[in-house]
Amino acid sequence: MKEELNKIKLACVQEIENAREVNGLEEVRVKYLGKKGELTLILRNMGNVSAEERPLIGKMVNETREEIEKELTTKKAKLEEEAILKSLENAKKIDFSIPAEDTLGSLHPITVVQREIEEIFKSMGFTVEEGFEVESEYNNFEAVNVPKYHPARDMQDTFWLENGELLKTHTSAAQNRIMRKYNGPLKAIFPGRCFRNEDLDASHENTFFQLEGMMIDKDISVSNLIYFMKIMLSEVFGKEVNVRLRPGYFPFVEPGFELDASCMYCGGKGCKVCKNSGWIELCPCGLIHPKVLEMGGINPDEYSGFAFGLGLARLAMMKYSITDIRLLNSGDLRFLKPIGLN
Ligand code: FA5
Repeated sequence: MKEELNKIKLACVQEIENAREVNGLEEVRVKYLGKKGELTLILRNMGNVSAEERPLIGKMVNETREEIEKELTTKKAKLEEEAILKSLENAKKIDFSIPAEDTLGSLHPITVVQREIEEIFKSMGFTVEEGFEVESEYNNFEAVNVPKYHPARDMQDTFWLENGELLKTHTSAAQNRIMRKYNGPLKAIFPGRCFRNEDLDASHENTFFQLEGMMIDKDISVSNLIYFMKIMLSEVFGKEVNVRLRPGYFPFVEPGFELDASCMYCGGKGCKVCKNSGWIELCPCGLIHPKVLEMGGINPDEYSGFAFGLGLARLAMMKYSITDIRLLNSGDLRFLKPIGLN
């Protein structure tokens, strides 16, 4: 029996040595150690062995099995290492410096418009400030004169967090922090992502970008607001754009307005886009409410200021003639080609 076991072991070790792949090793394992394997069959036939010999032969079979398993494990590790080295060797042959064709991509249309507006305002002495996406209730609402239970809160269906904070519903949430940073005259814009629990349609998303602007100094009036908005729009659209103000209500501005831009498609004559009115509604704005200035640590008797809150998606849609806001977050790149960004 000892001889027979030795023969099996030698044959098996030879086959293990010859194996060139992990799959081949598995075949060897099955052939010798599997349910119908040569070694297993010997154990099965132990019934024919005398009672005295049985423990001894059982021990020999188990030892042989252990030795074969050890050989298999060692060879498997060796083959796996060789496979890794081979794949690394092949990887060296890939030339990563070859330029990719047609796959370079582009900036997102919102990013393009945002950067353009940032450059325009920076050239007029504005700073670009950072805002947070998670904000306190105070900054988002109270500091902009929207106390608890104020009906204006209903206009912005809010995503609340369990700790009482929220996902900012508008970029105005950064006003208080920026006022406290400068403690006086300032010219700042602050773009950022906003969140509202909206019913989605072609012009409403639950996640969208706004760009807010604020200027505070002595004797700031509505004329300053009109001047900067006109310059910004004319630069973005590459032609003179006129603006007009209609009354609008926001608790953080007094007086408050809706700013319309003269239709950049028909120049104000009236077309399908502006519904024949010659004007396109662009963004809310106004003179900063004295209470908001006060909460920002700025004396409203000494200073005044304007603020506006531009929907960046709306501007990008106008600039690139995009008809559905949902395309902007869709990840479907097909809409980029017709607008020359792909
Ligand atoms: C505000 O958010 C005010 N904080 C703006 C403001 C700032 C007023 C400073 C006065 C002074 P409103 O909710 O209207 O206002 O949003 C401003 C712009 O953001 C809208 O004109 C629109 O272009 C964009 N916007 C608002 N909600 C959505 C939405 N769900 N999806 C896409 N764009 C939106």
